[in-house]
This record gives sequence, C-alpha cells and structure tokens, in this order.
Amino acid sequence: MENTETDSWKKTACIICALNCGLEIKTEGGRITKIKGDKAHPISQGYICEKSQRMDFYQNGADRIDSPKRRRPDGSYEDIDWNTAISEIAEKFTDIKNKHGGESIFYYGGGSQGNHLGGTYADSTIKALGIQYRSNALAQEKTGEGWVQGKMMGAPVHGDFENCEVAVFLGKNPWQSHGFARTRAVLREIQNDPNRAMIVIDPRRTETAEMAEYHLAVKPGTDAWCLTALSAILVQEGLIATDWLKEHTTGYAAVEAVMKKIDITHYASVCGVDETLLRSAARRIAIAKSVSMIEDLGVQMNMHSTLNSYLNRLVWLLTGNYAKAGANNAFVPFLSLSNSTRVTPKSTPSEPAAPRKWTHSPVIGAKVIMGLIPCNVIPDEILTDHPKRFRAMFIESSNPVHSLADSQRMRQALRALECSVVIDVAMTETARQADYVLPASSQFEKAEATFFNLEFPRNGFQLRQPHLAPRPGTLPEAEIHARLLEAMGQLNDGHYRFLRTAARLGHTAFGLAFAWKSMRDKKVARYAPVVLYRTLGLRMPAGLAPAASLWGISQLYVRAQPAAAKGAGFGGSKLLGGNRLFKAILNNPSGVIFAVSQYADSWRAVKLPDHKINLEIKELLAELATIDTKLPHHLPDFPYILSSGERRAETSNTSIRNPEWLKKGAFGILRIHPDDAASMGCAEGDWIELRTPRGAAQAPIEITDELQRGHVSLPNGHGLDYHQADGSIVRRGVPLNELTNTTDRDPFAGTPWHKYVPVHLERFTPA
Ligand SMILES: Nc1nc2c(c(=O)[nH]1)N[C@H]1C(S)=C(S)[C@@H](COP(=O)(O)OP(=O)(O)OC[C@H]3O[C@@H](n4cnc5c(=O)[nH]c(N)nc54)[C@H](O)[C@@H]3O)O[C@H]1N2
Ligand SMILES: Nc1nc2c(c(=O)[nH]1)N[C@H]1C(S)=C(S)[C@@H](COP(=O)(O)OP(=O)(O)OC[C@H]3O[C@@H](n4cnc5c(=O)[nH]c(N)nc54)[C@H](O)[C@@H]3O)O[C@H]1N2
Ligand code: SF4
Ligand SMILES: [Mo]
Repeated sequence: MENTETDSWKKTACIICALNCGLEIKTEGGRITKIKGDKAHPISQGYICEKSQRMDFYQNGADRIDSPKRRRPDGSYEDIDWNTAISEIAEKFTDIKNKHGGESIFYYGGGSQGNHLGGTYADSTIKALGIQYRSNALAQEKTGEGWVQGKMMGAPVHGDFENCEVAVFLGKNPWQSHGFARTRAVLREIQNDPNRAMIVIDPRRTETAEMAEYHLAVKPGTDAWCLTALSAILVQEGLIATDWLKEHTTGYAAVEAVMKKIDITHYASVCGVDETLLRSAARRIAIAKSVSMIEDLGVQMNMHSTLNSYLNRLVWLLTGNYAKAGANNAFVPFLSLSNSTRVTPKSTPSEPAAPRKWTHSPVIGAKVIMGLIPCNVIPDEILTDHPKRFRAMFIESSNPVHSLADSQRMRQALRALECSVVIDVAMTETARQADYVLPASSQFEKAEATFFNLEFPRNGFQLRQPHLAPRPGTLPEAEIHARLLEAMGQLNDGHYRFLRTAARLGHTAFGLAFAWKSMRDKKVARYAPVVLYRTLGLRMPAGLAPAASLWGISQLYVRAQPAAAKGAGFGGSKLLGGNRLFKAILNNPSGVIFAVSQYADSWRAVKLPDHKINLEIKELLAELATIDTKLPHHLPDFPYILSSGERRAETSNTSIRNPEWLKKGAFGILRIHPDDAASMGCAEGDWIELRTPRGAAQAPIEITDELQRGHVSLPNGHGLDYHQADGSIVRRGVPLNELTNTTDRDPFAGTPWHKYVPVHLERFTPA
C-alpha cells in the first residue's frame, strides 16, 4: 500500500484493551500525531480513556523488527530474506510433522488485545501442519469460566451495565481495566443515580470500590466463602426467584440442599466481610429489577477460580437475572473466540472433523477447555522425554515468556524445542528465544479487527483500515500464512484461478463460484481463508486484502445467527445477506452493527435441553463441600500475599514496549499497607525486595491503606527488556512471571493463581 498520509482524521481503534474504542487519528511522517475518540463508532460513541494516547509508542517502538531473523548457535540473530525464512520454516515444520505427527507441533497465540484478523489465516497453517493442540492467553484467565458456562448454559454471557439497576464487580476493577462499553461514563451514571447501586468484591479499595455503595473487602483468596454466603443468604432468607427458577432452570434442589446448610456467620468470618454488610448486599441484589455481574482476574487468577465462576453465576441466576434488560444476556458473537479461526462457510462440505480424542493435553493429561490447553502446563508438555511431547512451536502475536507463569521455565522450554517460530511486530522476550522471527506489519499498517464483540442487544464490529505505509521488510499475517501454505505445497495457482475470475464478477458470482469450487476441491474448503485472500483479496480496495477472510465469516455468521442478522438488516437469502454484511463492513470504517437481538433471544442461546439453565454442577458442589479444609495456604517463610498484575492507568499489557510514554511517575511500584511498610521501617519511595518460592525482584513502594495488611500489589505488563536504537536495553518495573510458579494453578481449569502469590518482603537498599 502507498503511504496514505494526509492531513485528515482517519478512523481506527485503540489496541490496548478488549473494548477497542473507535479512534480518529492524524499521521505525519510515519508517526501518529493526534488522537481523539470517534463519535461515529457504533459501540464506543466517542468514548476513550487516557491510554488511547499511547498509540505512537507502539507504532514507532525502537525494537520493531524489519526483517525475518534466524537464530545463530550463539543466541544472536541474523537477518535473512523472506524466501529463505518461509522455505526453511515450511521444510522444518513439515519434517517434524512427518516424523512425529501434527500433534507434536503446538500453536500459541493468534491475536492480542487489538488484532485477531491474522489468527483467521493461522487456521490454514494449523490445518496444513495437522496441528491439534493450541492455546492462548484465554487459557490463563477465561477457561474456568468457559467450562462452567458450558455446563450451565452453553452460551457466553455479558452484563448489560448500561441498563442494570445493580452492578456487581467480582475481582474486577472496571475503572482501570474497563470491560464494557463506555465504562467510566457508565460507572458514573450508576454512582449518581440514587435508584441504582454498585457492589464491589475486592480486597483492595479500588477506584471502583470507592464509587460503590457496597464494598465487600474480602480477605485475598477467600471469594468462595463470600460468594457462597451470598447464595446461602438468598436461599435461607427466601429471596430467590422461585417461579422463574421453576420455569427456566433445572438442578435447583441440589443447590438448595447445599446452601441451606451453610453457616453464614462462619463463612462471613472466613472471608472477613461483616455479616450485616453481606446480608444487605444480598438483599439489594434480590430486590433489584435487574442485576448485571462481571468477574475478572481477581477471582479468575486466584484460589478456587473455577468454583468462583460457578458461585458467581448462582448469585445472579438464583435471583432470575438472565435474559432481560439490565441483566446478563447471551450476546451474539460475530465469530466465537473459542473457535476463532474457523472460517469455512458451512454450505461447503466440511473436511472430516478432527478426531475428538484431543480432550486432554498429551503429556500430563490436563483438560482441554474452549479448545485450549492450560497455559500453565505448556512447559510440562515440552520439558520431558515423553514420546508425545511438543517438539515445535508456532507463536503468533503473544509474548508467553513474559506473560505466562514461570518465565525461566518458559525460556527453557522454548530452547528445548526442535524448532520455534514467532510472528510479532517487536523483538520481544519470546522472540529472543525463537529459532525464527517473522516481522508483521503493525496494526496501523494493515487491515485489522478484533472479535471482542460482546455487546447486547446491539453488537458491533469494526474493520480498521491501514493508515501508515508498512514498515519495509514487514508483511501482514495473511500474506505470511499464504506463503507458508504455498511453500508447503498445499496451495498453488490451480486452486485460485477459477475463483480469481469469479471475483471480477462481483460478490454474488464469487459466492456461487466459491460454493461450487470448494465442493470439488477439498483444499479450497480446508484452506478457505488463504484461498479467499489470494482470490477475493485481489479485488478488494487498496490495503484491505487481509480482510478477505471476513467474507467467509460474514457468510458463516448470517447462517448461524439469522434472527440477529435480520434484526441488523442482513436477513433474506443467506448468500446475499452475508454479502451485504461484508460490504457494510468494508464501507463503514467506524464499524457496523451486525446483530440486533431481543432480550428473550438469550433463551434460545441456552444450548441445554428445553433451553433450560442447569444449576447443578456436581464436581463443583463437591469441591465446595471441601473448601473449609483448604483454607488459602500461608507458607510460613512467605507471609505476604502478592497480587501480581494490577491494572493501572500506567499499564497496557505488553503492547507498548517503549517505557518513554510514562512521563510522570515510575514503573513497577509496589503498593503496600502503612502498617506493613512501618514494620520494615520503610517510607514512601523506599525499595523492597520481594522473594517468592520461584524468584526475587525489587521495587519502590507506595504506601496506601487501600490495601489490606499482608496484601501487596504490583502492576501488570512492566519489566520488559526494551532494546533501544543504540543497542542498549532498558528494563523498568518488575517482570512478574520471574516470580510465579506453573504449579500454582486451579485444579479444574489449570488457570494460574497470579493474584495469590505467597511472598517474603524485606527492605532493600538499591546500590
Ligand atoms: N489499564 C489497563 N487495562 C487493561 C489491561 C491493562 O494491562 N491495563 N489489560 C486488559 C486485560 S488483558 C484484562 S484480562 C483485564 C483485567 O481486568 P481486571 O481483572 O479488572 O484487572 P486486575 O487489576 O488484574 O484485577 C482486578 C482486581 O482483582 C483484585 N483482586 C486481587 N486479589 C483478589 C481476591 O482475592 N479477590 C477478589 N475478589 N479480587 C481480588 C485486585 O485488587 C484488582 O482490583 O484488563 C484489561 N484492561
Ligand atoms: N503475573 C501475571 N501475568 C499476567 C497477567 C497478570 O495479571 N499477572 N495478565 C495476563 C493476561 S490477562 C493476559 S491477557 C496476558 C497477555 O499476554 P500476551 O498474550 O502475551 O499478550 P500481550 O501482552 O498483549 O502481547 C501481545 C504481543 O503481540 C504483539 N503484537 C502487537 N501487534 C501485533 C500485530 O499486529 N501482529 C503480531 N503478529 N503481533 C503483534 C506485541 O508486540 C506483543 O508481543 O498476560 C497475562 N500475564
Ligand atoms: S485502553 Fe481500552 S478503554 Fe481505553 S481507549 Fe483504549 S480501548 Fe478504550
Ligand atoms: Mo487478559
């Protein structure tokens, strides 16, 4: 694409969190110089937070890569050309596949907070290599919730915070982390309305807790007791939605039997929340016309995390808060994130389904949930001489060495592989362990999009257009995967020719031709995304070829969700409806509403018999019965609990690597209670050394009574090794996962206990 820089405002989105608020930017000399919210964005409507101003630090990071690289035996990297890189990677991976089977190759990542389009093409590489096992960051936070969701309703839900009477935030600090459209504006609306209320369950007095009427300041790691007490109060005080439960759910009797026996006073004392406050919060939930509840890392990366996801759902289900305005609802996804790379339209004969045996990881047998193996077991699946171990790894748009538990072991695991490839824009901690590194064009240099589309009843999707010339030497992921498929001998012009001709005749002709061709040519069906890119992509507006897979996704979507598609104006004949949606996506750079639902549609989304919600999860009720014997552990030598990974104004996962953006303040500050600081003779700004069973780090402190005694907190995403233009390395803040252990994980889903890391603290004097 030619450089499209002009003085006008251009539409794009923020890449820092899953909201992907619409932005308008100005560019100059390859830089993003001005940024404002895009009022025309159908979901964010002009809303942004301060983090949106950081985009140029991502775009122009000094450690962006501009050539494919190959690792030398001494650990340094040499630049190689694209043809060499692609052909060597294709040959090495094919060789490993032929020797050990596709199940010996592991795929990790596929997209982060701002970019999921590349992952749709990775689907083709995954199939070509016969890859069976994969994972990504969802398997270190959302798989426990996903498993519970599968057992209870089989549909993903999201709160309607805009309209709820009561909002409950469980281990979630939306003021900083966001999580629903126009977050801070909505929080203020709830706070200022005397008829509405917020309940925050968090050991820390967060910005959100400060705004809430009810702050249930649990002791760290004790949410299971707090949530059980809430449900028990609802049951024992007769506050449940009896008729609603009869009509819409099964399994209540089992829950009632457990909750009736709960000693609420005891549970309140274990979680450290005053019983009167717990009871009044439960009553507030019970009398509300609508309740929306959202859980996040405070419980999902903590003790009993899968159990907590279940207990959370019981609270809002026992009070009938599903499938109505202001409550939780089953949103309609454009493409489900749990199978976010399946883009072959169903009207084509699908390839034989992958054998269903991949339900557990090959070496240690961890549960596969949402198609992902738990992040915490990855090193165990590599660092072994087990014949089924992973021998090669394909990593895309993710930095597992920095972001997953136990960085030391992850580095060791990557080096133990026969071959590894990283596709990234920057020379990350993970790239520095890979055999090959392939440079991607940035999210402002190519067509990009995410499938974090969680809103209800109106759901939106934005295709972002490229606004800056691709950095020389980089390629979009679509092109990288297409070249890999061709180098592996899977696709060639013979697969494309007929469809290229059809693409000239418009989308309808193309759709018919695609259906015809894919029926006769298994590879066209199997590698649909790459085929679309190589055929339809050639007819797309400049720079938008990587959006070709969206044609297939649009077709799939109108077939899977005809009612919501019709509601948004994409009904009628499937092919034509899909084409109209695809065209609307291309023509609306601020985004389009692709789904309009009714609240009652949430019932149809429940995938259990008679569309009834199942309240009884036997495994978790059994787990609940044992929790009193499993009080959160305190290791005598590590008396403090570290919450590792707090979201603050100055954090943005690891997408922004250049620390220069932080103009005021410092990186990696440890928050600590005044009494704890005093007990070590520390004043504000003094340094403390943290030691965990796994590693050590040092950090300056901020003394604040927002934390409880014995509880300390470090920010997320800091401590990157940023390689500057002159070759020097800056590291600011603590790389948290040098301190964490892969074995500290949930017994059901394998999710890490990053918010519950036992730690020893000591005053430290920097040299
Ligand atoms: N500014 C900013 N925003 C982000 C991100 C970012 O890096 N920076 N990252 C994005 C991503 S990837 C995600 S997943 C979300 C995460 O968003 P959140 O989950 O909201 O973020 P955290 O701050 O990690 O954790 C939430 C809260 O859990 C609390 N907590 C700690 N221990 C416990 C406990 O035992 N029980 C309970 N109930 N709470 C506890 C913490 O005090 C904290 O306030 O944020 C997204 N938004
Ligand atoms: N201890 C602790 N660890 C945590 C957390 C915590 O709270 N505590 N939080 C966890 C959470 S919730 C999450 S979501 C993970 C996130 O961890 P990761 O999944 O590793 O994701 P990101 O930090 O978002 O890194 C995304 C990568 O994508 C690259 N990238 C950016 N744009 C592009 C592009 O266009 N193409 C390609 N190919 N690459 C691109 C970036 O350079 C970066 O290396 O971290 C987790 N780690
Ligand atoms: S960080 Fe999240 S909430 Fe803030 S502007 Fe970016 S996408 Fe929106
Ligand atoms: Mo996350």
